[in-house]
Amino acid sequence: MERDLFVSVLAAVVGDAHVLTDPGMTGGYETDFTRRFGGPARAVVRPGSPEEVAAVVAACAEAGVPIVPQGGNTGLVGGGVPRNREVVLSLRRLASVERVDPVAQQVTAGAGVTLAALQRAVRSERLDFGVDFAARDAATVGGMIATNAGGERVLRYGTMRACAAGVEAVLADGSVISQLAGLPKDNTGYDLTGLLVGNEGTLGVVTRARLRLVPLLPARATALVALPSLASAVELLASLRSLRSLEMAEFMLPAGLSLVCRHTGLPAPFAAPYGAYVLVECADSTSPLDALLSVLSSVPDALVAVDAADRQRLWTYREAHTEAISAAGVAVKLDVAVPLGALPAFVEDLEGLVAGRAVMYLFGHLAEGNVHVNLLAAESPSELSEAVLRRVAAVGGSISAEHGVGAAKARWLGLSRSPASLAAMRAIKSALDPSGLLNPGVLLAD
Ligand code: 2HG
Ligand code: ZN
Repeated sequence: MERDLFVSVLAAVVGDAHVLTDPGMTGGYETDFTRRFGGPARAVVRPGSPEEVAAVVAACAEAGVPIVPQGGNTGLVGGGVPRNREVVLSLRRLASVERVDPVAQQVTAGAGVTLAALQRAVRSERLDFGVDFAARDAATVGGMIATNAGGERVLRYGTMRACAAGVEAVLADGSVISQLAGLPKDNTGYDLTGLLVGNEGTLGVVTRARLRLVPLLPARATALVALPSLASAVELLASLRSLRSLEMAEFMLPAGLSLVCRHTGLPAPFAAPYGAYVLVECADSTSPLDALLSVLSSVPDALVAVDAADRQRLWTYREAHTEAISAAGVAVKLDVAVPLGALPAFVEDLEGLVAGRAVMYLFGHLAEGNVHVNLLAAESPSELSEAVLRRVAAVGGSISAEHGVGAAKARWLGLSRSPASLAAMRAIKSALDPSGLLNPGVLLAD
């Protein structure tokens, strides 16, 4: 089919205004936050309903045109941007949050609802959503489902897989799977919701999700804790786990913290630098402050906050890492997880490996052993990435903790998955998307 004719087929489904082909309009959809991934799109299509998504996917299937589904475009692994003139299917217009069900403590949200909008909607009903992270203003429910997003509160509420009660998705042929009843018990065969969470747009296009909510906890206490080393941070975590109110334990290292201070203008939090820092937050129905302070009684130093503005200031030391690194250059980002017991030695090993080959910033989610490896000015990014990921595999870790595999790490998936798992994954992919039209090159390398 000629390009113009195909574009007019898409326009007949979503309306002229929602098919973008002018480079001045498509640019923002064609590169991602990292500035490392992206390429030209054949067109950007912005459907306004799940039915329109199904019709667009059916039209692409009919014409044999590959599709890249895209949410808020906050991904860091090249999984939501075009590579080779695919149609970008932007789900951002699917932005409605349906009525909160206070009895089931669930809500159904469109794929294009941002995390911040979801939080606003459910918090007004005194409920909350368990997953939270710094990109909340732009990241969308559909992207969070597709990547099985994690973030800062996984230690208490789990990743998206634990927080998703069901999904609606359009499969590669345009058919729709809808599992939005949110039944806590449903043993009628394969867990298709579980399969679609983390599918990275390779098995289906998520249009809506039924989400599990949690009670909104009004009393919070936050501490930025200074420690001599990452090993002592892991030890502190063991004591923190005795707190039933523990919600967040994030680690930072001195280089990242100084970069954040330079970038944001925030003062250094402590008079002298320490070997490691942990940002801890507890939340409960009554103040968790005393319980938190009792666990922190013997740490070298800590800043503690209870009111929202002070807590936010402490969070910024952690949450501004991504933007501070991005302002310093184009970073190679490797989001990995290692067994907690191996974390301090792994980080030491990495420092040796990377010394002289790149400028490295490490931070992450302590309880999951989830390290965000950010490498600036790397001489040979691909070799260095592979060397880092091999060290991860050697300690029994995962080459992708929470950002997904994307296009960035597809060639290294075998470091974390056995040949038998890879074969099972490929069999699932070819059963559901036999022509390989959904997000080609992502997750499973060509
Ligand atoms: C975070 O935890 C995000 O802040 C981004 O996962 C991590 O920028 C990164 O490497
Ligand atoms: Zn993270």
